[in-house]
Amino acid sequence: VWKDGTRAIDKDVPDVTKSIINHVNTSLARQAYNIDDMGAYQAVALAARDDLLINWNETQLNYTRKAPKRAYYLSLEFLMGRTLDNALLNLGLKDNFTQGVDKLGFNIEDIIDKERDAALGNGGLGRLAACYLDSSASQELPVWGYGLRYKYGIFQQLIAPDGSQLEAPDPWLEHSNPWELPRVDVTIDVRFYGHAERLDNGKAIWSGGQEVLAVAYDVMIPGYHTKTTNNLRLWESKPKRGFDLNSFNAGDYEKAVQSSNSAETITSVLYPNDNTMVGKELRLKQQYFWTAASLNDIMRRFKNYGKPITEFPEYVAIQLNDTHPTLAIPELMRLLVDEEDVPWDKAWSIVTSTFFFTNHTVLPEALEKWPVPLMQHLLPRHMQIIFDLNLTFLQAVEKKFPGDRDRLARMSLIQEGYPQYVRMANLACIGSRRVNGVAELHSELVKTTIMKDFVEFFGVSKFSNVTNGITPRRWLDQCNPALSTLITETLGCTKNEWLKDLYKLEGLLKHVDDPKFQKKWAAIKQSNKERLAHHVEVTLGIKINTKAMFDVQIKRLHEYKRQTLNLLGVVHRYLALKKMTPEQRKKINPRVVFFAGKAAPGYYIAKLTIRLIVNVARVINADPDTKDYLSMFFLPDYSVTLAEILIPASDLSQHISTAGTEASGTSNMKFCLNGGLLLGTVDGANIEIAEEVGDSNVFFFGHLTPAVEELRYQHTYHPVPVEEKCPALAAVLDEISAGRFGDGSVYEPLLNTIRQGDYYLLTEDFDSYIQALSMVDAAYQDRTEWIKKSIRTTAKMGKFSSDRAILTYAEEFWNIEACKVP
Ligand code: 26V
Repeated sequence: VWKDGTRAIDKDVPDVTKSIINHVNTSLARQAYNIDDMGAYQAVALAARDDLLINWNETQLNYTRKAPKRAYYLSLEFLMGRTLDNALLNLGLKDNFTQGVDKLGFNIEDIIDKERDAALGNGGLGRLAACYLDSSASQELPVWGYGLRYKYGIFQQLIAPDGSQLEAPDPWLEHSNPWELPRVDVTIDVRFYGHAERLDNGKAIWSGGQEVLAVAYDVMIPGYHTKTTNNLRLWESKPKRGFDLNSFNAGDYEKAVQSSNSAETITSVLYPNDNTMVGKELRLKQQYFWTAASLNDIMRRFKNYGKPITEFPEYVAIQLNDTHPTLAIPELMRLLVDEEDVPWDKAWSIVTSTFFFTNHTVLPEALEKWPVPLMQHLLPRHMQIIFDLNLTFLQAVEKKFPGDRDRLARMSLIQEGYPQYVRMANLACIGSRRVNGVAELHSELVKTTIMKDFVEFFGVSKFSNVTNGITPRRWLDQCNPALSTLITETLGCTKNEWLKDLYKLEGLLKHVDDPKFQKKWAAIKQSNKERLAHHVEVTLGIKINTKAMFDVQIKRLHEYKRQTLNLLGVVHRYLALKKMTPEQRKKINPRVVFFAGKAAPGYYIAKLTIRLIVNVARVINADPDTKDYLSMFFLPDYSVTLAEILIPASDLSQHISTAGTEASGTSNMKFCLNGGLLLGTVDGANIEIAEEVGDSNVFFFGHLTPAVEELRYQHTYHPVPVEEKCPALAAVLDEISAGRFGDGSVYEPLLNTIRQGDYYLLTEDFDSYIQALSMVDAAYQDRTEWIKKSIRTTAKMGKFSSDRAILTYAEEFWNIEACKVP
């Protein structure tokens, strides 16, 4: 029985130690007396895995027996982070494992620290998928994830002596992965290239080309305090035949293994781009390999239900995480029409009842489009299907809006030109039952910009919003255990209750004015700051003043996220401090500014931004006049695990994208859940956070979305020099150009993005940003009031649990229900 009265796995402390020792001796073939932390981690992970496996088996058996409608979350990215701690907490076994490990002479936190992150994602989109898996299992929903088992996750980031980003591979599977189960018996053939021969009534035969094998690896996804343990199935590519025997026998060994190498290449590496489209053939191969394997697998499972094929949508819902899995739409058409003999129109009605599409960005450079010649070559049958769908679709558009040629051109699945392109968002939209954005503002923008014509055609009810969420298990209970304990004591309910109904946090509001509670709250923030400082000291050898305000901006480097605005704000502050007398400075609250985040390897301006951050930091941190009042750090190699240390330690976090560009953001929710205050623009989920916590508890600045278009127009056609528009900013830019932070000419391309064009409108928002920073300073002076704001913020974060989000998907889109393990 769980401590709070619900069910548990039966495993007391002696059971734990026995199981660990058993794994040391058998699975690892080692002796318990000479095992190191790494060996201990492996044995502990295997011991925990045994419990997951029992639950996993029972859950899957129950699904097979009850044959409920299931949902599948197709995502090219799952940014899982570490598993051990999360598994122990969800199983309710953390205490017993802590004691068991202690009895064996180890420390559980050191062991947890040995695990490498599973970093199969770039940023928000991939971490969202991971949070949604946690919530699906916790809510006992029959949901599986489908993705790729990349051999190399997101690259490891290093900082070169000159401050620029270097990339190293992330061989995360080097030391075998206890959390995956290879399913050598679950394999699927996937075809590429070849030719498609049309038959009667819309059918075709696709043959020839290259055949590759997809092998399943299953990852167990435990729910919080429930037996339900769902599955994440990741595909690995393998050659279908070992090597070409003819070439081998002729002595040409290189040629003999060529095609087998090309098969293995498909799942070798995660593409490290975020919010920019790159049209590489290998990426398209990944997308098809994964969607084809997943759909075949889903179809096979559906057939085991023994239902007629027309009932497919009554048993299967498929969520497309952005346009990356859009090929699933023509692939399901192909399966139904070519292989299941379903008439074309019936097949299309099955397809359009099965899929649901989430859009995660309205940035034009991120919208996927693939050259028709490339797709024709790689997937000849799918290209036929897309052209056929397009014809019928455009006929319907013509019927509804006769003679509107521009509209047809905009809505076509094909963008005309040399070459033509397939527009994946258009295909995803017409092939799905519902389309949603990820925060209120973003979903409105989807309807009024990229999907405007489609709203007019299909009607607005097809388009809606599901505001993103985060799992409070990982992002509070696991990363901030002291706060979690304080909350449990204060709310007077069990941890299980509020972690599964996050609105219960509102109960904290009663205690906002209680000085004792405030004191405990503040002490926890302080010790989290010390934990971070310790981490930085150990990893970078730098000492940090933990009495300072910790001001954090951690996210992928991108111009639209405006790390540059933050950086220029720091320089502005530095210049102001330099002008003060020592007496004046003493009145200033010290501030430490943290940056972390990766730049796409090919994104020149983003990489230059990192270089400037690092070099400004060097100068500022070494300046004896100011270093007690202002310092700045760029923490390399941002990851889920680093976020788990940074987020609980922040007093203030920055989410300062140009209005209308950040679809939602999810780290904003994580900081606020941990009692950090938010400094941001009126963008994405910031808006809904402010609605919940109240305007007096957030710091907003900058122009609003409706102004952005007009301002950009002015910047393009009636440009005003920075010196006139924003003298304070011009002064900062000039200092950088003049070489105050190292050779200024290096940074000219970055500074010129602001001086010329200023697409992301830094000159327009700089003054109000600086003003907002002063308001933050003023607010921090009254520490008690700040702590109250912090408590109120956490208290009002109920809405942002990913449980709320996933239940919305389940009820409003998928029409699936909880399926309890008896
Ligand atoms: C797009 C592309 C284009 C092709 C090449 C590789 C690649 C990789 C990722 C993407 C997706 C970009 C969209 C994205 O990541 N959006 C983020 O989604 C988060 C979860 O909804 C949201 O919180 C962020 O605001 C949004 O930027």
